[in-house]
Amino acid sequence: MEKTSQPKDQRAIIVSIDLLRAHQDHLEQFNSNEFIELAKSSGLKVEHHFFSKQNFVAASHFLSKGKADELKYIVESENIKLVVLDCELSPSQERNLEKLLCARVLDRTGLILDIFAARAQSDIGKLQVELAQLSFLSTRLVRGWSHLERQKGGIGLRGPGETQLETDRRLISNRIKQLKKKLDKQHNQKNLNRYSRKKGNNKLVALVGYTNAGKTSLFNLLTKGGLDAEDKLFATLDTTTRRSNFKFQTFETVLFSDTVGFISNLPTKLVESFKATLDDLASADLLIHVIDAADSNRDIKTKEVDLILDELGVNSMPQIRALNKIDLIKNKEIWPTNNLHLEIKISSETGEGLEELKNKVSECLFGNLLHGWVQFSPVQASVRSKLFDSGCIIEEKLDSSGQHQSLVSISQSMLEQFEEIDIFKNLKPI
Ligand SMILES: Nc1nc2c(ncn2[C@@H]2O[C@H](COP(=O)(O)OP(=O)(O)OP(=O)(O)O)[C@@H](O)[C@H]2O)c(=O)[nH]1
Ligand SMILES: [Mg+2]
Repeated sequence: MEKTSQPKDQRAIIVSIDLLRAHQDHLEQFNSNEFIELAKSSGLKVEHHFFSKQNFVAASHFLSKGKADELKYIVESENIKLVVLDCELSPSQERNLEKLLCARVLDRTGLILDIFAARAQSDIGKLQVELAQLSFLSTRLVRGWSHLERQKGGIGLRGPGETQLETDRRLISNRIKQLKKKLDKQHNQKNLNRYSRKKGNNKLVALVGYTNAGKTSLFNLLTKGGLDAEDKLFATLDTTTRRSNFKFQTFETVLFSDTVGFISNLPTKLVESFKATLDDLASADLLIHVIDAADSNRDIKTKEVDLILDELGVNSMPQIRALNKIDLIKNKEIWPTNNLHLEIKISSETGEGLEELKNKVSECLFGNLLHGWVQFSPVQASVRSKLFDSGCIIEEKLDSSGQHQSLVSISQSMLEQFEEIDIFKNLKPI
């Protein structure tokens, strides 16, 4: 399928619509600023930000007659070829507006799909975006899709009496079926991996949160790193899972997953197409909800993420909230986002709070950490060596009588796996 990404720096008008019946000033402001960010993220040059305050949705053009004419005047006088509206247009509203404005019209779903199309890199990511695009386009089909026809050999495919439009619809629906099959296959493969992960006794921690909160930056600190963290919306589309780059005072391996960011009013077409990827969240043992603590819209965004987690059925999973970007907050006065979850203040930029976060992750996955000095006898050398390998021995010294003492920090779950449990009887919770 052809990429629909905008040419770089294409001039566009952004239209924010304020439906007066649901009036909440701060929310309107937040939404329209965010929409501008989205438009810029897709490489558009925003020439104009047009506001339409109206009481109702006009059936034919979504915009009221007066506002649509006002917009037409600006489009013509500034010779703009693309108008992007922050709403969900019906296929006929989109067509009518295009006719009236003599310019291409894109709605919120169209814009987000466009960004996703430009960013998708993995096979699964590309398939998912194509599926979402085709489901979206199939309802908007009014003229021929010549490139699809060419791929399939075109004219020979057409049945007797079938119109061009019917042929196009059939080609698209075949392609959708094909894509779903491919995606199912890929996900079955992933399920197998998940199964082997369970068998291998690994733990999975998924990083979730609003787009641009700092998930990838934190992921890079927790694993060997190397993923691109960028100051733009939807920098990450594909889930990446890697083992942690440090020991967790346990025998098990801890894996971290970096995931696609959420956004308010995430188009349903996208949620459906990405559901299978997001379903992976259901197999996690713990979620780290990364929050940009320095964002003035922190609480609105946190609620949006909660809603989506709820929709995905993972809201009751153990969750730690990482209040990120505290380096940007001068007085460090940060209110809790709620009282339901453990919250740790961190900076993925400076590394502040990372140790505490790691300890809490360990505690959630493996129980309390126990801590203290231990003296190993020669017959316990194998225990000592296992503890070393798992990162449980923090320090060693010779005491006044020349005996080796080891400072041990060990999770409850690991401790229970040793027969020589007596060695640890003097350890205390941290
Ligand atoms: N000052 C500061 N900047 C940060 C911190 N964490 C992340 N950033 C910056 O915030 C921007 C977004 O970071 P990412 O890690 O890409 O955010 P993300 O949540 O993965 O974003 P998406 O993949 O788009 O959903 C980047 O420019 C990071 O450098 C932090 O603790 N402090
Ligand atoms: Mg990211």
